[in-house]
Formats: sequence, C-alpha cells, structure tokens
Amino acid sequence: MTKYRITKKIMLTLLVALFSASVSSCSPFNVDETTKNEKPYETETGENLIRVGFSQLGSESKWRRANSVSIKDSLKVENGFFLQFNNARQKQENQIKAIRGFISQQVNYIAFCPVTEDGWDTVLKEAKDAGIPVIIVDRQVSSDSSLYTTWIGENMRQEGENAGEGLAKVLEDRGRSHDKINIVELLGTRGSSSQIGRSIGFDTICDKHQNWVLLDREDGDFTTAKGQEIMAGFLEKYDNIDVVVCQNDDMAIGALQAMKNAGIDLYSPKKPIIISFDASRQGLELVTKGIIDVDVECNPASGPKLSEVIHELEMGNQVEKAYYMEEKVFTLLNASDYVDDRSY
Ligand code: GYE
Repeated sequence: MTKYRITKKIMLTLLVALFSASVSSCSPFNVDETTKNEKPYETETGENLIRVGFSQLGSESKWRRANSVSIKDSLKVENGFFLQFNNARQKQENQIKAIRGFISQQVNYIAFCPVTEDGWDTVLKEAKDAGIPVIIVDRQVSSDSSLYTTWIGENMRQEGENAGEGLAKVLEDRGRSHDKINIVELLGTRGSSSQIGRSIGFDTICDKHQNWVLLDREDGDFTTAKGQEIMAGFLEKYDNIDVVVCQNDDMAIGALQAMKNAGIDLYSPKKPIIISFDASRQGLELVTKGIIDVDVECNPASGPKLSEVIHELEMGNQVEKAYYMEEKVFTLLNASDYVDDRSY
C-alpha cells in the first residue's frame, strides 16, 4: 500500500513536472518555480499573502538578471507575498499577455518593467477597470499617469548627462577639450525609456561641445552579441573613432571584443575612450583596469522599494507618483572601492 502510494506520488510528480515543463516552454505565462506552494495564497499559519503578478521584460543583461533577483528576493512569502513572475523575453506582446493573465487571475497588484515606452494604454485601462493597482518598475511608459499607481526606477536622462559630463572630464584631463572628437554610439533597445533617456541626456551635453562629432549610432538591443556585431561594423567603416558610448556594460563587453579582434590594444592610451552604463561588476573591473573610462551606474535593486510601496498601499497610505533609485558615476578614481561589493 505504502509502496503503491509512493509510486503513485512519484508518477503524479512526474506528470506535474512534465506538464509544467511543457507549459513553461511554450507559454509566456508561467509561474516561477520558487513561487509554487501547495496553498499558494496562504502562509502555513493561514495568513493571506499579497498576490503580485510581475512581468519582467527579459534577461538580456546582467543588470536585468540582478533586477529579477532583487524583485524575487523582496517579494518572498516571508515578506507576505505570493509572487507570480513572468519573463517576456524582450517582447511586448508577451508582457501584455502576461498582464492580461494576471488580470484574469485577479491578483492584488500588477508590476512590470516595460520593454518599450509606447503601447500600454489598452492593457493599463483593462487593469484599471479590474481595480488592480499597477506599479511600473525600471523603464517608463508614455501612457497617462492616471493609468498606473506609481513608478520606481532610474533617472535615465540624468544618466545620459552624467555620461556626457564624464566624457568632457576625461577629455579635459587628457588635454583634448578643444580637439575634434569623433563619437560612435551603441544604443539600447530602441523605443525603451532607457535608450530614449540616455540618448537625450547625452545629446544635451554633446550639443554644448561643438567639437564633438557623432559619426554613427546603432541599436544594439542591450546585448553583448549585438554590441560586438555593431562595433565590428563601425571599425570597418571608420578609422578615426575617438569615443565609443555603449548604453550598457553588456554591449561594451561585446564592443571591446570587436576592438580586440580588430587588433586594438585595449591597454594602450591611444585606444578609443569607452563610456558605458550600468556599472556591473565586470564593468567596474574594466574601469579599474583603465579599459572602460567612465561607467555610469544604473541601480537594479528596486525590489525592496517595490515591497515597501505595496505594503504602504495595503495600509491605505498614499504613495508618491515616482521613486528614483540612487546612482553614482565610476571612473578610475573610485571604481576599486566598489567593485568587490558588486553583486551583479
Ligand atoms: O541598463 C540594461 C538593461 O532598463 C535600465 O536595461 C535598464 C537597462 C539596463 O538591459 O542593461
């Protein structure tokens, strides 16, 4: 009998595992393994958990993976949450599908990192009509702010300006403030608020320097593979690149590989100046080696703030319309003080 039960249990577990595997491989709406629980919305002592549906836009970069870890670590059962986490693999249609799934399951809150700025009005209205508060995380949406409760993220425009000012300082230190400076840019996912904000911010500083010339810019989608491909193309097209601006570290790693492949000595003072964003551990290590010249931090640890804001809303308290994460700028002067503590 016991043997039979055990065998039956093993069979059932296998069937469930097979079913979940097939569901997760073909559907964008899958519940993360860590959130599975026999009585998902209740703790062992019978308390109700706050049900949150989270749509992450993808896992294109180290930053993104760190952001997902921060969200999962903060919205844990121990903190009173039942989290349904979905990865949309950089596709807006997958995010919309996931959000609609959360609405039909009547979760208590919906949170998501929007892949692009535009295209959210309809689904946000649907969530509003269903009475589910929506919290936007990381990037922004262009929709009317009455359609969501709050936003927690980074000041992308400021980051772009920090990058421009960082470049001006490097040029000044090298006595090149008045030289003609040829710049190429590797942009993040086109239409994302990180790409738009960083570009606007950098352009603002660029416009103040008549001697800075933008040779070219291309969309590298925030990935290392695209970064390498685009940089290889730039190196074939131009032999006079002074500065490479990469809108994240993952693309910078790709661009550096392309330069290495083209025979550029990355330790030579004559190599192009590299400006990057995120300040991942790998990025900071490259700053300490003098390979990346300026790395503008983008803070992915938005999980604790998300948890805090939801608890405030649960208590019926008013929350702000926007929360900005704290961010620094790294150069050879300060990177080594931070590199060891980087978790991403
Ligand atoms: O810089 C990049 C990522 O939106 C701030 O997205 C985020 C950006 C981040 O994939 O690495």
